[in-house]
Amino acid sequence: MPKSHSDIGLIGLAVMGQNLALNIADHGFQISVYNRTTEKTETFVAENPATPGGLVGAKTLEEFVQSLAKPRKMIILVQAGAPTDAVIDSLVPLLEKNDIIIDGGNAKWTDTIRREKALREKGLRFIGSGVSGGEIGARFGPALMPGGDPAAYKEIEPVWNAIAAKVDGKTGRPILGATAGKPVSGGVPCSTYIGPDGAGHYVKMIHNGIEYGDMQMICEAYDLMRGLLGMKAEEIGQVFAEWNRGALDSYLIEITADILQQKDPTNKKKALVDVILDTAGQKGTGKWTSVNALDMGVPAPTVAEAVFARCLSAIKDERVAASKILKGPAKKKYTGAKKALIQAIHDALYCSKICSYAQGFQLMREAQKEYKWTLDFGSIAQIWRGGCIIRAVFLQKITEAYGRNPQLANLLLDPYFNKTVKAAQENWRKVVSLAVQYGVPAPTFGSALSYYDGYRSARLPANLLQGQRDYFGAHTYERVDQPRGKFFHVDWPENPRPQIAMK
Ligand code: NBP
Repeated sequence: MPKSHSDIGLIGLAVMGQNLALNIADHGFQISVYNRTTEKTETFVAENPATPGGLVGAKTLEEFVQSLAKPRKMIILVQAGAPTDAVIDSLVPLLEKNDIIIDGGNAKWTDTIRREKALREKGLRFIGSGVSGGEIGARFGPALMPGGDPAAYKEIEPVWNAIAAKVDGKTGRPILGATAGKPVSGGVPCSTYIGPDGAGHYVKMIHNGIEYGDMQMICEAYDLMRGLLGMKAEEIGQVFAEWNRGALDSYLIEITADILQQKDPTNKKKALVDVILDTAGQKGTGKWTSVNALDMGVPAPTVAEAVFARCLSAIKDERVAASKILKGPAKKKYTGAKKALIQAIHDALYCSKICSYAQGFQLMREAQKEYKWTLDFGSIAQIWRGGCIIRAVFLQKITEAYGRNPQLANLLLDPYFNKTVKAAQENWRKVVSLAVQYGVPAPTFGSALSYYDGYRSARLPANLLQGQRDYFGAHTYERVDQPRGKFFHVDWPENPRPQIAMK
């Protein structure tokens, strides 16, 4: 017997919306659905007649709103930006005080802050929830990063906990994860309240930025095996499959192994990856992460390099033309031990990954100061263990690191990560040097290593830089032999050049 009013509603029945609605209905919640194009709603409901909770199709927004139990809870899953605002604007006149709108799209966190405030002023409650894991995650267990009104979150928490991916509470290992393609039950949900207003969408953005870095690092490892060792896709795929049984065990390594071993469906003699055009697209979350890092003055070069690598890949015609003019080192095969070099590439990937995550967590630490959030970094790493694109065994080490020290200034300072990088850095340096010598671009490996070397330097060449700034712009400098906050300037055009202590 259908209930007179649905537990929750969902607007936007494209790939994410349909899958999330089915996941919710599978967990026994009755869900009303609405889509701008009504035929999509009708087809969707007709094709899924027997879910445990039940789907209720609505032809109009009015009908949709009326079908929901009060206080109404409705998820929006449409394109981020103007379409999300358009849907919110048409909903608002139909809603009553305390109703809850949940934006599950990839909204920019600043939009979520703005929307939460505007809706709060109208007596409505707003949750901005990151949803990660693509369509399979949405269907069988995504990682969820909800932020916004805490009381409103409490009301949607049973749904969020039910539909999220699950991990083992002790080991952090995913239970029947999204890759298993089955609904998930038992274990700890990969969902936790992140913080007020835009905190959930901010953390989702960092997740995506880290994802950009992970993907680019994997591509660099592949390119180095190709460029230095002349390995073919299938063999490289086998290396990734092997790596997936160790410290790098993760969804992205797993799918990389699979992709590299896939034959071209139109010519079985070739590897599919060899016929895929080398131009990468992007939807903007990596760029947002990098712009935010620049805005806040947080060093996060590895994600930025990953974004730039995609930009460089996109100018294919220009690169093809340049390849005929610009010369690098003569092509030669690496003659050292192959097995040892593969291990070195593994270590370079692992160390670079540690630096990239360290930067992502630094960003969140700074953002929480800027926006007055209190983020639980251990829990954030834990909810990324299942369901989402960056899910990895490695994340458990981050949860443990923040468990040891919730105030950890930088992941690199945690004893486990410190020890790991110490043991692997010789290999990391060797790989970056070889990449330079052989002319194989490895921007994230190289930038992560520079970040590591910069972060561990008690003294950087910024003394000279500040001297330059003082020379041409009278920007002043502090002295190593004087207290911090005391500024000096040299009157450079004068002879002799007097030093002036600034007030
Ligand atoms: P889209 O982002 O392509 O959204 C299109 C859907 O929104 C269509 O069903 C469309 O209806 C509907 N819509 C409504 Br209702 N009102 C609309 C309006 N005013 N303007 C435009 N479309 C409107 O769907 P998606 O790929 O499922 O993604 C949904 C959200 O989830 C996005 O924010 C996305 O960034 C995020 N996300 C996606 C993924 C992924 O793997 N795809 C992963 C994580 C997050 P119509 O049928 O009438 O056109």
